[in-house]
Amino acid sequence: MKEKKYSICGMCTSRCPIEVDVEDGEIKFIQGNRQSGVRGGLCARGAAGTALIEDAERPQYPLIREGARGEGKWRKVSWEEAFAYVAERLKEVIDKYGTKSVLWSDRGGPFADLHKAFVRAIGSPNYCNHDASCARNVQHAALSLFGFGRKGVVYDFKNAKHVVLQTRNLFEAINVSECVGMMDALEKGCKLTVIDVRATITAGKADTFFMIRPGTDYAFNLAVINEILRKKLYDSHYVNKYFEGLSELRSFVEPYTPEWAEEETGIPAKALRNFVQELAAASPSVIWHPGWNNARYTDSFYVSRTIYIINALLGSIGAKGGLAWAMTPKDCGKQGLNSLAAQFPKPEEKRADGVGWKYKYFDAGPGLLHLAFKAIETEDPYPLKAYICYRHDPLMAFPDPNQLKKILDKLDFLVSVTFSWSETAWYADVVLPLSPYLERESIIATKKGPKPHFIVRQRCVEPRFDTKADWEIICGLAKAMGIEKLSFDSIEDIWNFQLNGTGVKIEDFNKNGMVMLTDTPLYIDRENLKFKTQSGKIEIIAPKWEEAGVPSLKPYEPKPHPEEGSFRLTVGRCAIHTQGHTINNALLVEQMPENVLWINRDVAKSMGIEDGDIVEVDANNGYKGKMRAFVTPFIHPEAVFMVHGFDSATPPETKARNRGVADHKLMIGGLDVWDKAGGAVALQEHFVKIKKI
Ligand SMILES: Nc1nc2c(c(=O)[nH]1)N[C@H]1C(S)=C(S)[C@@H](COP(=O)(O)OP(=O)(O)OC[C@H]3O[C@@H](n4cnc5c(=O)[nH]c(N)nc54)[C@H](O)[C@@H]3O)O[C@H]1N2
Ligand SMILES: Nc1nc2c(c(=O)[nH]1)N[C@H]1C(S)=C(S)[C@@H](COP(=O)(O)OP(=O)(O)OC[C@H]3O[C@@H](n4cnc5c(=O)[nH]c(N)nc54)[C@H](O)[C@@H]3O)O[C@H]1N2
Ligand code: SF4
Ligand SMILES: [Mo]
Repeated sequence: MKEKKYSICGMCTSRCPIEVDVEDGEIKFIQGNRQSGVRGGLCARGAAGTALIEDAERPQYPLIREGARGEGKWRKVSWEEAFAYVAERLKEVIDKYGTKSVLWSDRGGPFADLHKAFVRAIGSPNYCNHDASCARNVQHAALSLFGFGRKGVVYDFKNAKHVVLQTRNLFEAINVSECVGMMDALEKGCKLTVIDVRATITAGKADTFFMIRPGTDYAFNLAVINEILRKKLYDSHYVNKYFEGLSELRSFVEPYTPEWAEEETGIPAKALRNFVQELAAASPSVIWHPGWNNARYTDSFYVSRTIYIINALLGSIGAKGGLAWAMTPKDCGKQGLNSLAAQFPKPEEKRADGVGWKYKYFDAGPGLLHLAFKAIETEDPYPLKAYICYRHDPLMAFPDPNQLKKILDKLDFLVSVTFSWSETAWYADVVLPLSPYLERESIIATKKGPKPHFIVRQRCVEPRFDTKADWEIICGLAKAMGIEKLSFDSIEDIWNFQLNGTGVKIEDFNKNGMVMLTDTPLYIDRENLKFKTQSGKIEIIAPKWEEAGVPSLKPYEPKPHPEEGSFRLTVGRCAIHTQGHTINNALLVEQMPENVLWINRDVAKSMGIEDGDIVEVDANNGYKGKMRAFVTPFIHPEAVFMVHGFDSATPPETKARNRGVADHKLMIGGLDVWDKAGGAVALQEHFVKIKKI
């Protein structure tokens, strides 16, 4: 029998809509959903989804640890036993230390409502997600200015006239609908400026490429603001209407001239001036992307903040072709989905990571996981003794796994819910294997933007092994723990709960997996913007930050140059892999079997390193990685670059073994190096030595 299934890709967190051809229970073809913004497009990883199902080197059934942590001695158990065991161990911890001693972390995103419901139901305030190692600085930058987070606006690429990508590699760090939108815009004559420490594929498509000295982006942005204000290139109507604190901004940026920035960044003042002219000419249809993974430096919060300020000066916040307002079901006159988490009261206890009380200016939602790790280590403000790690691999996603393992050793109980082996799963006490996305359904999600819609992930084929869907695992645990409100027996029951009162029925998703809440794109009236700050305006001086002694306008601190023979370690994505969990994918590892070390040609020459030579990368902590050098003029001489996610195979993963170098193992003591104003860890405040061998 031939069937068409509409679903959502799960090879990375972009979660593109897909359509899947299934014949007699087997997947024949996967493509992007042709009726959605991806227009049938899929990236290499999305196309390799079948290899994930075929990979037998993933956890196939629930496992309980028998030997020491990380030793790899497991007992295969039934789901019934696994649920009962986890419930019993959690209860033990709760009886001894209270409900707040349970920590949860996951990968955030549109399906997290079910997770939050579970954590609230147990009565713990300690729900965290991965974002302290990804976009928290961006989130807090948006909150500090607009009173809403980074998802309060969306990037309207397809209508943009000038896009600036700074620390953003849009065509390799992929979200397919963004790539489609950007390609459309380029065809219509949109200008693209890329600011990066190296020339990426994205830079190859740019009209202007600035190779910036690593870590000096804040200096560049301050000079851009200086130039916009001095030359009065801003949208004065918009600025007069919506800015609180323009004069403070003006006097603050006064010393930061383009000539001053040239010294720091290496980008000529004249080029900066030309660029600002061009940018202003395209306003308000300008997108200067505030960054995605901006967990890089101790001043990354200020980089994202200055980006938002520049967008606002050009009137692009809320503009068509700019950072358009994220419209919601309510803006379409429709009721949103019912929240599963809202069934339970918010726990009143203080969070262990200090967010919301010790750090009042941070967004309490998903907290800051590295500070929760600190709490595990110190038991301050109280002990955290059980940790459920859900679709998350902190031993790879946070710096310095040896430092983190010592912290995890203080836990009484560590559970990993995952569809592939990961360093964290291998270190856990219990592994609950999740069905890969093609073998499971998820709760319904809302997509905000010009065309708000509901979208659903459907099961395309039955699980090949004894694995379960998210909802089956959470509801199974809820049943074992006696949490009635989450003891759903079927996904339809959950979907009906979510849809109740919205006027949408499950059958409405059959047509193409989505339910649009408006036919025409909605843009907000720029004359009537309401920011969520106290004044309703864009607040340059952020009261919550100021009250905590964190300046809204922070003087620039020069970035040190690396010592002789030493390089700043810069990291990022490639188009072929997702973080660290696709190296064992047979199709993808064939496309890109290892990461290489980008190193500047002149520097390499002076060190006797030729393209393709094997070099040793040393952070002076005992971990010495060996990898191939990629010698190129297109990287700043102070930096070396490697793609994240390699050299972290667990013993079952034979295809991923001995592949390249692990960047996170080179970030020594990195859990303690973080941006005090933005909250995220600073992955790129680390230096390495390189040697030809
Ligand atoms: N193919 C693929 N796509 C993905 C992912 C994936 O794993 N694989 N992951 C998804 C996730 S979780 C995220 S967060 C996003 C990340 O999306 P991005 O943040 O766009 O991707 P990165 O490659 O991490 O970093 C972007 C660029 O920053 C540059 N850079 C490094 N240091 C500096 C600096 O000091 N200044 C400047 N100006 N540039 C610098 C790097 O050279 C890199 O090209 O991608 C998402 N999409
Ligand atoms: N050194 C260094 N550290 C980094 C980065 C870097 O570039 N360098 N990048 C940072 C960024 S931007 C991010 S977003 C984080 C990402 O960090 P993580 O969120 O930990 O990364 P992922 O690999 O996406 O997912 C983690 C694990 O979840 C499992 N998994 C994947 N998809 C699913 C799923 O759909 N369901 C379930 N249950 N499990 C799943 C896989 O087994 C995978 O090992 O890492 C950050 N840390
Ligand atoms: S960007 Fe690629 S891997 Fe990520 S969800 Fe979209 S198709 Fe899947
Ligand atoms: Mo990320």
